[in-house]
This record gives sequence, structure tokens and C-alpha cells, in this order.
Amino acid sequence: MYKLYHFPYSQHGRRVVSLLEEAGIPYEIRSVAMMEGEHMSPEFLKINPNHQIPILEDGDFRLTESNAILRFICNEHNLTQWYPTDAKLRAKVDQWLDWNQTRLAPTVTDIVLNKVFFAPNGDQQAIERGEKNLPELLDILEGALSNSDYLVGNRPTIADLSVASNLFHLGFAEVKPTGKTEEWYRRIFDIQGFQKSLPPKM
Ligand SMILES: N[C@@H](CCC(=O)N[C@@H](CS)C(=O)NCC(=O)O)C(=O)O
Repeated sequence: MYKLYHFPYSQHGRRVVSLLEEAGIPYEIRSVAMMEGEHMSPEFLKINPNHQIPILEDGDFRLTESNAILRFICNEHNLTQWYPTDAKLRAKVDQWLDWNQTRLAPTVTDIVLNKVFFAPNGDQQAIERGEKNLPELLDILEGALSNSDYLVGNRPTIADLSVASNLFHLGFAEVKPTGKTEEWYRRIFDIQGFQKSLPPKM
């Protein structure tokens, strides 16, 4: 059975839990005490020198990077509805997964980590940078969703789970999606697996 190193408020862990739950794949959670700094402990650094969760373990197989984990789970369990095999559809899913990591994630982290989790000692410059960059990113999402119910094709994929987990995270800083993005977010939010990934109220 998979073991997932997770923290309930992690957007990166949430996307993995959403997929595992939605696909009905058995797994156990190994909760990491991030607030107590467990991820910086020598024991944890041996498991992931990047001091990050999520980590997926299956026996002596160990994988980090949330989007790589999503792809692996889809590949191992033949979840082609979540990660299509058609080359062009798959490439678009990969595009959004990469966009989420390289474009959206740094801004979400700038805002939420500093404004919410590190408050009142958060980095003000990071908050300002994040708030300056966010509108452009939300416009890009809105454009992509203007004629489509999902980011790729006509059903949800791991791209939707991954991007929606960052939008959920923005909610901690009271940033709410609007327009078509809000309609799309509601569709993803209502997916049972996503619901099961939600953390206790803060
Ligand atoms: N690129 C990584 C990012 C993972 C990540 O940033 N995890 C956060 C929790 S949401 C973490 O463990 N942060 C602690 C740290 O970076 O020291 C992924 O997609 O898995």
C-alpha cells in the first residue's frame, strides 16, 4: 500500500490525496509535523533532502514532487481519464501542470505562506510581489476557461486537481476566484476526492 507523507494544509499534498481518493486507491497517511519543523530534522532530510512533502512511498520506491506523483499514480493504475493517452491532450495536461508549478505556485506561496502561515512575521516584500503578479495569472486562467468547463478536454484531469489545489490555498488569504474560474473551481471543489482532501477548518 502507498504511504503518503502529507500535511493537511499542504496544497501539494492535497492534489495527491484528491486523486488517490477519487480513484479509490488504498493509501496510508504519514502526517509530517511541519509546524514543529519535522521536515528539517535529520531523519526527514534523509527521506527528502528538499525538506518538502508530499512524498509517496511504495516499499523501497520513493517519489517526491507532487505532479510527478500524480503522473506516476495515473500511469501505475492506468487512470487514462485523469491523464489522457492522446499525445496532444497529454501535452496540454503537462503544460498546465508545469504552468501550475512554475507560474502559479511561487505567487501562491508568496502570498499565503507570508500573509497567513508566517503571520505576523511574514516577508512583506514577498506578499507585495505575489499580489502584484496574481492578477495576470488569474486572467490567464480565466482566458483558458472562457470556452471550456475544464483545463483540458471535456472532463477533469490531474491538471485541474493540481491547479485547483493552489486556488484552494489562495482561499486561506481570502482570495476567491471569479467569473468562469469560479464556476470551474466549484466543479473541481465538488469532486468527491477533492472534498475528502480538505483540511480541518483553521
Ligand atoms: N515542488 C514541490 C513543492 C512541495 C512543497 O513546497 N511542499 C511544501 C508544503 S506545501 C513544503 O514541504 N515546504 C517546506 C519547505 O519547503 O521547507 C511539489 O510540487 O511537491
